[in-house]
Amino acid sequence: MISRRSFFQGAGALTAAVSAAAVSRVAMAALPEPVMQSKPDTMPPLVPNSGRPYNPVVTLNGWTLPWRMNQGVKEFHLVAEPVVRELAPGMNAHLWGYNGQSPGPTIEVVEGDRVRIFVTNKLPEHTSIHWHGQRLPNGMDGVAGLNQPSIKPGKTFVYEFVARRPGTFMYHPHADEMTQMAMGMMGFWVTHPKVKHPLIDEVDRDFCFLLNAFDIDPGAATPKIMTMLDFNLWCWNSRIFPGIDSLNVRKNDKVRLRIGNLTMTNHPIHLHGHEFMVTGTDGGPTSKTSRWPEVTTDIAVGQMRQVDFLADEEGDWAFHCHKSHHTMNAMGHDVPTMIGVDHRQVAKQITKLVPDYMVMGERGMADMGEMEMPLPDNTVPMMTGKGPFGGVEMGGMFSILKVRKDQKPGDYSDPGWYKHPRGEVAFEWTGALPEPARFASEGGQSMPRQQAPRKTTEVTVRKPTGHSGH
Ligand SMILES: [Cu+2]
Repeated sequence: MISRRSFFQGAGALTAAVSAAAVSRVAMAALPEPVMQSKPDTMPPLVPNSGRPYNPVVTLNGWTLPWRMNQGVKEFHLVAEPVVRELAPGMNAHLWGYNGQSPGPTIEVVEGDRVRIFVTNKLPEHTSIHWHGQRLPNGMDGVAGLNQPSIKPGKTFVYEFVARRPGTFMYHPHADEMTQMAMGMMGFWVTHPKVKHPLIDEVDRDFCFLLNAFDIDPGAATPKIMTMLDFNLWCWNSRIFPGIDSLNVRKNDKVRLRIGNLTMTNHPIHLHGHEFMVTGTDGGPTSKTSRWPEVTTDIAVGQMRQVDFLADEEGDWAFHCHKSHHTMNAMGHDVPTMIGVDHRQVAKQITKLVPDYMVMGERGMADMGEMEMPLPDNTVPMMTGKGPFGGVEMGGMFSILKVRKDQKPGDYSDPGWYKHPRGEVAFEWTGALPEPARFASEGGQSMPRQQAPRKTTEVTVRKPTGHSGH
């Protein structure tokens, strides 16, 4: 919760939360008190009470950083620090972030705003912040060593620039970047247009989140920072399903989703039941002639996508990354595919030696969702989630768009499960089944082989597995 005391827009409450020794000469006089967040919940939109008005965003499992207006300048205070982030109920990760959480708070400003950001470093090593996608003076771009000296532990730096173009941006360190991003340091930035923009439609609901990934062994809490690609926890704003909140909207709302990718691989983000248009990137709004309807948009590493759609179909619609290993949580994956393999005999033999032995993946992996096997502390099942009709067998980058006709404007609370109209749910056929008509042919080929094989062989080759994380 944002504490009322630290909600410091306007005058007063200028207590510096860092010790005098840690404050640089620039900030010494009147450093804004940093606002901290202790919960991983989706906080209500922060309606601006100073500066130009705008329709604020909702950060999925996150929050927006309040500012102080100081002689026409919007002042923010970010504190880079170690944090404990709940990835999902039952799993806490020891990360690095900003102001109590990873990702850090969303920063929202208006095109033309002069922005001053105080950055206090409470990490054990130096850092910096790069303002991804912004037009700004070169010395404010945040690449340590190139544009500025790094911010040493205990020091506070000041960034100041004008938010020159409206759009969807993010921020992250540009100092020991591999470590600091693998530890969860990042945040979202939205610059709203100053006046009505021909390429930026007004929307009723505007959601944003970052795609990020961690490699944390089951039972551990700190990410392995040397991991290059084999991450095992695929997150939206440092949350994994079932810990990601649903996106709750009113029927016929115009909805915007802003998504940035700070993982090390691409994510085809897929929405059920609706079509959207990519209306913007971190480079700005897309031209109208470049837009076409999609249900999946691929977001490459370091990219951002802004998509708009009309939520005109009631229901609970899945919304997820389409890489099926990204809708799974952590597990050792040195498991050969056993579908169709009858290993009852083997299992019986092993059970004599190991009474609790259990055969995995014989019928597919869905059994994992209901598995009663004890988990180590501080982890979540590989796939889980109990919907109104049973297990959804998901993890990682998965959530639900809930569209309801009676959701009140401005109400972001979870309306519960959708109540399907009679006759609108797939159902079991209990009548007679005709014999299936099967084709006799073995399948085509573009040309016959010169020599026929001596006999048809069943393929029994098994691929070697060297894929320990995911
Ligand atoms: Cu993905």
